[in-house]
Amino acid sequence: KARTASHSYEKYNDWDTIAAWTADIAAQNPDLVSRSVIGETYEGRPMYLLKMGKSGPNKKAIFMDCGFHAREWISPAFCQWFVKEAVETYGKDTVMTTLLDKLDFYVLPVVNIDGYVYTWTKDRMWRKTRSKNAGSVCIGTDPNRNMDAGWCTLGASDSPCASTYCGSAPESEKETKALADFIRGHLSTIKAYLTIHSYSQLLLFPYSYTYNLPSNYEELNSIAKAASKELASLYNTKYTYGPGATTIYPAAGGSDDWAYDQGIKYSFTFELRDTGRHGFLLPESQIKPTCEETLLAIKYIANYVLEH
Ligand code: ING
Ligand code: ZN
Repeated sequence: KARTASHSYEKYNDWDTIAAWTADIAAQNPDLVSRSVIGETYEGRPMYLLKMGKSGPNKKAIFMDCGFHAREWISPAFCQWFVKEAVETYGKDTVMTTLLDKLDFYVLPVVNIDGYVYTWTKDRMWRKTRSKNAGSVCIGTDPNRNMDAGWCTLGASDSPCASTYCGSAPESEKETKALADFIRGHLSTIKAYLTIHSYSQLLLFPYSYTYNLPSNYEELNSIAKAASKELASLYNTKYTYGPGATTIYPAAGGSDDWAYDQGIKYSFTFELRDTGRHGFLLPESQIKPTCEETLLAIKYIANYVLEH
């Protein structure tokens, strides 16, 4: 039986609570969940990755990360929710059962752990990592400008004091390097890349670093349309979808563009609730509805990947 009882999925959890939870959920569901460490953060925290799925030969995989940006608290809450739903509905929900029987999900609950800790202790609106910048008093790099995808050419800053600082080089941050190394090491199995941000209610796909359209634009657009429809079916939450550059803003160095250019042809960035009333300070009362509706979209995309 799935044991997830003592964890609060409808509250925002601090890093220590999330870290302990990754150990518990793996220990309590050994046939479905395993935990590994893909690297450590600038401040030395282990980056835990959960692998979910029934073991089987030649399985395709879906990679999903949360918490690229420190202040987007609904994002790690969604990764926790997803793992809970997987273990609690496996063997009950036919779609989830098939997904876990036939696919593996890699879930990285918090990418930018140091930044996340900082939002709990010092500055709720912090976005970047917490690394030192040579020759500057300003701290941190924007991890979603730090990937090797048109790096620092557009919609990013080369000033360490900017909130969209691209870093001293692509993958200069230990966190983005660990993420990229893991994905590069699993390119033969990873068929989809999903990264969860907030806010704006958008479902974005490549490209953000150029106005050029991806080769499977029509397919990505139709997946995004159908996934948005699924999401809206629960509470009528409206999502806008399209290529990042024209749907939100041009921005180079993002992880979805990077994953796409690695050959992962199903690559999406979610921007969860809301549209700005609460913004990053989404009330805890909205965790459950936000996660429930988002799960429908994720399951749609996963099922599409399974069938293609
Ligand atoms: N939005 C994303 C950001 O990093 C984005 C939008 C997506 C940019 C994909 C580049 C690539 O700015 C938030 N809210 O972080
Ligand atoms: Zn973000």
